[in-house]
Amino acid sequence: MSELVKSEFGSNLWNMWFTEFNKEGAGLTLKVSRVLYSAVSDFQRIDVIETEEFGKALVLYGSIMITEKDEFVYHEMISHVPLHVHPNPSQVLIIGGGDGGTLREVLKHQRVKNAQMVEIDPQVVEVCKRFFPTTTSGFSDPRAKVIHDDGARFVANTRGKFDVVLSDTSDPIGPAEVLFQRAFYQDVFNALNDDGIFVAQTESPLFHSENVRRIYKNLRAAFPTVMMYLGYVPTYPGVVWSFAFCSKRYHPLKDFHPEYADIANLRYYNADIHHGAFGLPNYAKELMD
Ligand code: SPD
Repeated sequence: MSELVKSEFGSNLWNMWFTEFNKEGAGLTLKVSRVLYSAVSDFQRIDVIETEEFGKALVLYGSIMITEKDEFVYHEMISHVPLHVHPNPSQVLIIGGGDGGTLREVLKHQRVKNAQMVEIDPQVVEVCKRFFPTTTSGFSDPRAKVIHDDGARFVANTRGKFDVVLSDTSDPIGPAEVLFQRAFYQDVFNALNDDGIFVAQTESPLFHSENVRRIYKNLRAAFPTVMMYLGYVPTYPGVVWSFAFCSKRYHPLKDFHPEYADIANLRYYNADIHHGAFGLPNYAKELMD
């Protein structure tokens, strides 16, 4: 749920605020300088707002997906953790990720030879190309391929085998709900090579605890190794955001290779963060019991 509150403040000044309600009685409110885009695509409502503190924000169905100021945290964490574990992540598949931020990070690794991104909503990609040139820079890389299809259908039908699959979805409502189900996770398992790694965004362990519990149960039904790790995204509900590291063979800490970090200019991820991200508070550990 979201609400754009527009109220007259003085004679010529407008005071506009955007609130994303995380739960009844809690939310995040940002001051808005301009509404840049609003439309309803075949799949969802899409808004781009310019906020005073976080820069431009992409809002889908009333929920903030990215802001210019803090998107790097989420995109570095979903990408660089698995790409510093897999020894040869030549073939990468991204499910969702229409804003391009995950693709941008994946392509920073020269060991990645092909990165396919399957985004259901072409309008999200077009809007992001228009308003978020910093997240969409990877679309022009010759190693990148964008496919507009349902991610669950694509994975169920693909004949390709991938080294790393990243599930960069929106929240488990609407078109993305199926991407948190057991059948999808099993299809991802089947689409991975024998030493493949799957990382999924898995919501807020504090605000979405029942969803998180269900998601990890579903993941554990498909993968032998499932470990939660955390990153801190100020504009996501509860700030603390979880990711699942799922693997057929590699352990995220024992098989961590800091020397793969042949990439510069990361603003969040480093070797200390890699280790520390797997240290969980008790309330998060309990969700996986
Ligand atoms: N409630 C926000 C959840 C957003 C998770 N996905 C963001 C996609 C960014 N590429």
